[in-house]
Amino acid sequence: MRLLGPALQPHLPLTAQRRPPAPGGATPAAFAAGRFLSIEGISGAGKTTLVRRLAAALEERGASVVRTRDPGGTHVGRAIRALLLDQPRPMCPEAEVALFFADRAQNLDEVIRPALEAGRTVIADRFTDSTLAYQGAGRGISRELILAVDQAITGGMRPDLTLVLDVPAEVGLARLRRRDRIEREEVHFHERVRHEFLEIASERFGRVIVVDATGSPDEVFESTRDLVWGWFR
Ligand code: T5A
Repeated sequence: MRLLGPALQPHLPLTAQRRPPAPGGATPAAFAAGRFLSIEGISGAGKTTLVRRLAAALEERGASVVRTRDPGGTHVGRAIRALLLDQPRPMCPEAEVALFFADRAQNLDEVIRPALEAGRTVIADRFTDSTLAYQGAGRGISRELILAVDQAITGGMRPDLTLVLDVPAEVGLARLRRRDRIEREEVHFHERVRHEFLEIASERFGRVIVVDATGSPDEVFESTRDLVWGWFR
């Protein structure tokens, strides 16, 4: 298992980017307060599995963790999520952008900002990078439009650290037991999304780290744990 350097192309030999574990383990006081981590990647990359495990591991070490997901991290967000993903009718890409940001606005207002202001650690299953990847590269909406909406709604807010779990589209889709409306898109759509995540990582060196997620859940967790310890200390 390896972490992929964000500025590197995915097909090139890549250097491990693990940070050493905290000597003797981090103590509660050692965790920086109010940190925001997001986990990104295509469907079936293993985001939800990793969010759960990282949250549990951070809590074991004394961090106060809030988990959320995008879309659907709030009561309002769950209604928006159903509209976006659970109904079978086609939706125009601009409507998707508007609804994903509506969900995000509510999540920021109700969950993310209050948690960060209280000094808690937020781990989000997706954030704005997903809209750039899915509605941008996937649906063909211009980056300028997405960033304009983003600026108006979130003020351009980004997590302190983003891990992009990288798997080929076929691998991710094969892991899914059922597919939502967007996951039912053809494999080429998901490959475009995957490559946009890698592009974002190459542009956002330092904030966005690509992780090879083709291994087992244990391997993915172990390859990210030390990086997250290092980041949150
Ligand atoms: N979307 C979302 C947009 O189009 N634009 C946006 O702006 C946003 C925010 C989101 C949907 O909305 C779209 C993308 C999606 O279509 P979601 O609930 O976040 O919905 O859906 P996904 O991200 O697709 O979540 P999934 O649950 O489908 O995939 P995960 O979270 O990547 O994977 P996970 O952990 O649930 O695992 C899936 C299965 O694989 C197994 C698990 O046990 C599980 O059975 N698994 C592994 N198997 C082998 N090896 C591993 N390393 C594994 N890790 C997990």
